[in-house]
Amino acid sequence: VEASIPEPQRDAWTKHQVNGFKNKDEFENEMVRHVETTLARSMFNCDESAAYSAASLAFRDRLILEWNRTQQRQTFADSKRVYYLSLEFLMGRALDNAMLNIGLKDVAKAGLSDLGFRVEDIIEQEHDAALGNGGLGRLAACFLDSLASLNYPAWGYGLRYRYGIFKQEIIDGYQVEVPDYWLDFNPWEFPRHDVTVDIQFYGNVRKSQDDNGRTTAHWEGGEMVKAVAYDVPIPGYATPSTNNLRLWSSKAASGEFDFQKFNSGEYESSVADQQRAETISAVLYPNDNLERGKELRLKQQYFWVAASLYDIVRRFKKTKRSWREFPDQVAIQLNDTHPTLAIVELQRILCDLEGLDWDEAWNIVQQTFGYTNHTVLPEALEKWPVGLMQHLLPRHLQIIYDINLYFLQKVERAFPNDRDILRRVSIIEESQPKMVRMAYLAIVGSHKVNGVAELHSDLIKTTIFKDFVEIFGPDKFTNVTNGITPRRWLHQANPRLSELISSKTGSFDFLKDLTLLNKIELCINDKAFRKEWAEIKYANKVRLAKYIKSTTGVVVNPSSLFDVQVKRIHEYKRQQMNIFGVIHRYLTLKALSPAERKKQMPRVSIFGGKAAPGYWMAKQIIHLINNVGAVVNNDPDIGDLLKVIFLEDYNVSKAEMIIPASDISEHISTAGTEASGTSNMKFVLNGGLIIGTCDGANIEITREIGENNIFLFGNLAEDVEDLRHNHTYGSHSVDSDLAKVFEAIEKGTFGEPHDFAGMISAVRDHGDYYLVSDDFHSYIETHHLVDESYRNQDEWITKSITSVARMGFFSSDRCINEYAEGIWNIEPLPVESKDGVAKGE
Ligand code: GL4
Repeated sequence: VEASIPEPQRDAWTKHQVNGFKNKDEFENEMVRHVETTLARSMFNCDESAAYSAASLAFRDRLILEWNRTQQRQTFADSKRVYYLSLEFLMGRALDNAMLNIGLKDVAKAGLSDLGFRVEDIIEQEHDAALGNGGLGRLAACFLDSLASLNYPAWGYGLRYRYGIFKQEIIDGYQVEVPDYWLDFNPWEFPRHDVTVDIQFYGNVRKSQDDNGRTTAHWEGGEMVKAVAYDVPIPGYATPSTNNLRLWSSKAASGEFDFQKFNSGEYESSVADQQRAETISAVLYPNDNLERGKELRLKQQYFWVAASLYDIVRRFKKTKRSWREFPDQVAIQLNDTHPTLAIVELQRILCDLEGLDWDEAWNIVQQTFGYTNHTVLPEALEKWPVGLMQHLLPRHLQIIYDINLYFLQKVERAFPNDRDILRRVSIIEESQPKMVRMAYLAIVGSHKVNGVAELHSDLIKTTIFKDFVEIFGPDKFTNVTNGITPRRWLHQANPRLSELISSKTGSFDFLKDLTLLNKIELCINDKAFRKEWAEIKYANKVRLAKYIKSTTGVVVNPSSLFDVQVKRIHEYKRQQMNIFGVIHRYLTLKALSPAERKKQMPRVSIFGGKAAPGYWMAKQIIHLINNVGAVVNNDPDIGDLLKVIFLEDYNVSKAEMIIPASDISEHISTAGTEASGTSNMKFVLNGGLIIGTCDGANIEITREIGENNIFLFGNLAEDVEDLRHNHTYGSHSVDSDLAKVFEAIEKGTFGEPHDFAGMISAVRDHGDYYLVSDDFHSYIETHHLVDESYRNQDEWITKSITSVARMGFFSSDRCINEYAEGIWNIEPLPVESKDGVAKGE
């Protein structure tokens, strides 16, 4: 239905153009209006939470106006759009980000102050939007910021989970999970009750033949669930461009409960269908780097993918172009294999609903999709039982079988003498039960496949996807090293540092072109600059120390060396090695004379991160960290020399406080296991140094900042296979220092030894898969180097400044430009202001 206003009436509209506030007075006006009308409160009833709501609504109004203009511009320009499909968007807080990106934080600060509030307190009121697990979800959020800031016509598509990642509480040293119900009042979303899609599940497939002998498949029966769109405006930095993140929420298709049942007295079952439908978007699966193959997860995937594709296709159809032009208008990026069904769904739409030939449709599909792989860990590679797929999505399974058939025929023609390759690359794994290999489907259905750091992209080509490189040639496989947005991870998280850098580089332009940071290297001998640099780090540490005191009760000395490891708890990330190292340090200190002890460098070891609720070993690691803290922090022999802190409920907003306060951070995964890591980039950008393995993006960080500015240790990825083989078949004994650590644990120094038996036996008796013992000596030695280096504060500050100056490469802007050019083939759409000059370029 045509909904646009006829020409003669448009003057009336233009006359009443809404513009949003531009100055302090208008901001205050909006604040008061929202408090008194939208929130139905008054100046006698306005706490910080209400002030937060009103300020957010004022900013949201502005964003949605810019959003509208951006969308109109994009529709008018009729240029290609990119769609980023991700099951996770770890956005964190929105208000501070909106204030800074729009450039009105000072206005808001002054306005709030007039009305009786401090902007910092108001920002703190916001609940994190935590629709993700870790690096993969936060990367998607950084990408949205860059896409908008660079004026790319782009949409994100995801799920509107009612419960994001659980809140972590630590009770008696154990992780306890508490649900994260975050939608009570969320001013940042914009419900679009008129934008809905009916999504089908189950049912069966009927084939029909027309007069020309052409068969068509009809997917019939089953059940329907309704997808409702919620839009979240994404402001670009210093540009009017405001992109859209569309999150789908599930509802019963009828929108109502069963009245017949209700009237006949079956009250409970009358709402059952409704509740079952709403379950689909109810909760985020809390696993990182692990797939568990649950039916509800597959339902989530199809629900989200089908709604998004319907939306994308609808938008394309409005252009009245021929299907051949679809890939010139649409690029779809698959964030990991979670949205791989989109490939099948588009093929279904084109063949079954639009009547295209298989080959023509398949060409369009392949040109449209790109697939990003984020891990080589076998337990994270998605596979779905054929039986489950058949039951839930019968037509899709048929299409998958056809895709596989044509693909294998092609492989057979190319490799006529290699029978085994067909078994190896088949999209269907001939196991018991048979499984659909989603990564293989994603590769076959995409024109580009990328890894997320150089080493990782090399590894996928030589290991998990080796055969596919043979089949498709090496050009299909490429690397796009991850990046982070400097707006959030420097300007917002560390305003004083951002300010200092701008004073030396002459402007805040480095926030748009991070390579400009290199200018600060010229100030390396500027005494006042160095002093201010050190003071900022110290102030950030003081703030974290206060937070530690208030949340854990432990007093830490901000002059100590702050050693931080914050990330999901996982054996491959090796928090266990870190805590074993801390125990080693403790035992060493205890063995020293009081006089010798005084010469040691005081340390605070800070940990944070969630364990997947079903990950027993990860939970054991958290427990050990807390128990070690309880002993060490109360040992009078030790005092300030060593403190061990576990910070509860690590999330994006806590990261913004913790990262700027780090002196050294730990990125110590077993070589070859961490695809990229992105917090490594955040720590260095904030003037912290790194201790790390030659893994993921650590390698490229080293290349950029120089090896004198990073503490690398441990075995290399190329040696891992042989070492593991040796553990199993050769003679293997535990490192002698590590053996002493185990002895102390087993003596009960840190509580009931039985609680940690699994952690020890994984290393000692079960092959030490993550090479903790192999790397332990080198890890301890390298920490000694860190201590020595930190003693020389002058040298340390030089390393810190030099590193930051050389971090330009790791902006997500660089990364997004690489995707745009190498994979999506899209151009920015700069905003023409009224005088004809392009803004936001
Ligand atoms: C991850 C990787 O583990 C991590 O190294 C990478 O930085 C991130 C973004 O590319 O993706 N893969 C999965 S799964 N979770 C991640 O965080």
